[in-house]
Formats: sequence, structure tokens, C-alpha cells
Amino acid sequence: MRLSAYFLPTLKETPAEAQIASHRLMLRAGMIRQSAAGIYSWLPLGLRVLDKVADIVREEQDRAGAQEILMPTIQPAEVWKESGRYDDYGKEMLRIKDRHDREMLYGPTNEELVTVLFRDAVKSYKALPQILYHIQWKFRDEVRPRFGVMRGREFLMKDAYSFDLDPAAARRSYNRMFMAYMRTYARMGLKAIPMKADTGPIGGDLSHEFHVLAETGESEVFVHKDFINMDWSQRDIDYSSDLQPMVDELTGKYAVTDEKRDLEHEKTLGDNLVSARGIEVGHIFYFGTKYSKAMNAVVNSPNGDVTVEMGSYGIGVSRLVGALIEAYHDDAGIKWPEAVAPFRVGLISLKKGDAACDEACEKLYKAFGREVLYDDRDERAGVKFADMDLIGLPWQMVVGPKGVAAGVVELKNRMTGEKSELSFEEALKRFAE
Ligand code: P5A
Repeated sequence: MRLSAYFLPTLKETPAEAQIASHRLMLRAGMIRQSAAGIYSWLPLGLRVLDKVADIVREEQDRAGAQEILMPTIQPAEVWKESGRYDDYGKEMLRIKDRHDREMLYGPTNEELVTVLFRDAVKSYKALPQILYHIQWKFRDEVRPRFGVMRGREFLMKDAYSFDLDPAAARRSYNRMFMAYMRTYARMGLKAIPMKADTGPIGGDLSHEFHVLAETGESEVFVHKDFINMDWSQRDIDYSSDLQPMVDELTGKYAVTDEKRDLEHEKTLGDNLVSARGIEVGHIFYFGTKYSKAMNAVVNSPNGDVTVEMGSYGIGVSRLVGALIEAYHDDAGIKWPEAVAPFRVGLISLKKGDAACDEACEKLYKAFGREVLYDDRDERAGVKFADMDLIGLPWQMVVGPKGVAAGVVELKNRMTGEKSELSFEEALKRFAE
């Protein structure tokens, strides 16, 4: 992409309404614009990150054996009346009437809809287990939408739903999702800690929230300090094996949300107990037959009819974009980890119009394909450097007339600030598609 033609409305001034770094930087870097409180448009640069985050989530869901579907955003009220949640959900649910005066709603979550899908399609125990997921926009009329995409009213969630024949099998599905989450966050460069959590309006009694520790996090969490230093990014997960030991190892360490504190146990931890702020980037639930019983999701089996055991598993996809920036930024701007960067490399021409410089840049630009953003604008070098630092691409390749004459370009690593010189030939290969 050529920056001269790219829709990238960056801001020089800090927007007054933004209280935390990620919100400020997403506005300043031209990633999002607010359309109403807690409701945002995603601009090209922001959408590229959102898509990369969603792709990692998708790959890890598929790897764990879940199957992607796409349910609608608008749901009929009837199914929520069947489960009994229509009245419970209160003001957080956006209720709509269609032209026939039928009650509809903008889905805040999909337990009901997916239970209907399953109930109408599956009659035999032989079809189990199943895990279905989708990545779809949700709406919750939050009392206090704030911090940009972190607590939005409209937000993108990955939600998965498992169906099993008995509690032991349901536990296996829960463990699969648990481990898929560990991998998902690690691949993005995030350390997310699984915490024992409350179930709230979703229900059930086994539940974990996944938290990225950050000063700006909205939740207070309590963790054994060993957990903070643990590195999961290199661990392989064999989904054909029994995952229980791995899960036990992880849940064996003390890590809880505010509602789940065990003060007696905390006394025994001494200096090992850390209290911190966390950003909740995922939440998983095992709720057994809460929905299947109310909505009659039953399969036949050799032992007669069985009400299926269910769980649900959420990841805040749009919130993750904010969480990533909270974890990776400095005073100059964002520092994207490579796995989620909107482009891998920013190509900076120091002298637009200089024939040799233009020619070198064009060659590099063509070689790099989809993963390069080429700053071909007729702007001062200082402006270009500042914008590149702001939008935070992992690599900056700087091409100037002097370097071109000597057959070299400069490469800067945005994360570490390290600079090095490459020959033009090395440079061509460095980011070739
Ligand atoms: C699990 C999947 C559920 O809704 N039903 C389907 C269950 N869980 S949850 O905890 O309520 O939400 C899952 C994740 O979605 C993100 N999230 C939000 N992101 C941005 N703005 C919001 N207002 C918001 N609310 C929830 C969180 O990451 C949460 O863990």
C-alpha cells in the first residue's frame, strides 16, 4: 500500500476524550473513529489488525477441533423467553421491534440461538462431541462504555459453544478451549493468566477469565507471582492427549478475580501473592444443562434420552486490539508484535522525486507485496519518522539518496529501537513475499 493513497487520518493532537494509551493511540494512528458512545468504525489500518487478531483466534479454534459458523446479530425474543433470560438481561439488552411489531434484539451473546441450532439438527449421541464457534458483533448497552474498544457497546467477540454427552466429556471440551486460549494469546505476544471467576448472567459453576495484566485494566486480580513469570509461548499442545494434567498445572496456581478471593488461602501465600490490575480478554464457562434443559436439547443414546452438557467460551476480539496496545507502546506510539501488525514493514523514502531513490523504493515495494506500507509522500523526513513510529509497524526501512548511492538501506526495529544497515540485495530479500 502507498501511504499517499491510503485512508489514514492520523491526529497530531491528543484527543481529549481518551483516558488511556490504547484509546488515544487508536484515534491518533487513524485506526478507529467513534460513531456513537461505545460504537466505532474501523478504518483500514485498524481493520487490518482486527482481522489478524481474528485470524489467530480462528486458527487456534480450528486446531482445537471447533467448527466455524456464522449466526446473525439480530435474534428473535422468543428463544430468550424459552431460556428464561429475556427478562433477566435487563437494560443491557438492546430490544428492537420489526415492522410486524415482533420483538427482536441485537444479540449480546448466543447461547440460546446455538442451542436452537443444535436441538433442531442433532438427534443422536453419535454426533457428539461438537464445538461450534463464530466471530460476530455483539451489542451490550453498557452503563459506562469507556476506554475506546476496551469497553464498547458494540464489540467483536469470538464465542464458542460445546455439546457433550456427559460431564466428563464436557470437561474435556472445556480443557480443549482452555488450552486453545493459552496458545491464542501467546501467539499474539500476550501473557494472559487464567483466573478462577464468577459466572454472572451466563451461569454455571466452573469458569475462568483470562487476564492481561496492565495498570489500566478494569479488574482487580490476585495472582501467585510464579504465574506472572511463567512462559507458555513455547509449549506444544497435543489435543489428542488428555489435557487434564496440563490444565491442573495451570489451575493449581492461585489466580482469582476479585469475586473469587480465598482470604484464608491468601494468608499462606505471603510475599508470593501479587495484587494487580487485569484486562479481561477471555472468559470460559461450563454450565452443564442450564440451556439444554430449559430449551429441550436432547439426544437419544443406548441409555435413553440425554440432555446435553454445554459450555461457552468467549474471546474479546476487538478488546484484544486495545489490550495489545496497552502492552506494547511507548511515548512515540504503538509497537506492534509481528503476529498482529497491520503491515510488517514501513518503507520510508527520504527523497521523493530523486530518480535513484524512487527507483530503489519501487523495487523494494514490489518485492514486499501485501505486507508493506510505502511512505511515498512528499513530506519532511521528520514527519515520516514520527508517523511511522506512531502507527508502530515492526520494521522501518529507510531509503535515502546517500544510501542508494552506496548500495545500502537502513533498517530499524520498532520494538527494540535497534538500527542496522543492509545491502540493497539483502534488503530485497528481507521482506520478500
Ligand atoms: C462466553 C461466550 C460470554 O458472553 N457467552 C458466549 C459467554 N462471556 S463474557 O465474559 O460476557 O464475554 C466474553 C468476552 O467478551 C469481551 N467483552 C467485551 N469486549 C469489549 N467491550 C465489551 N463491552 C465487552 N464485554 C465483554 C471480554 O473479553 C469477555 O471476556
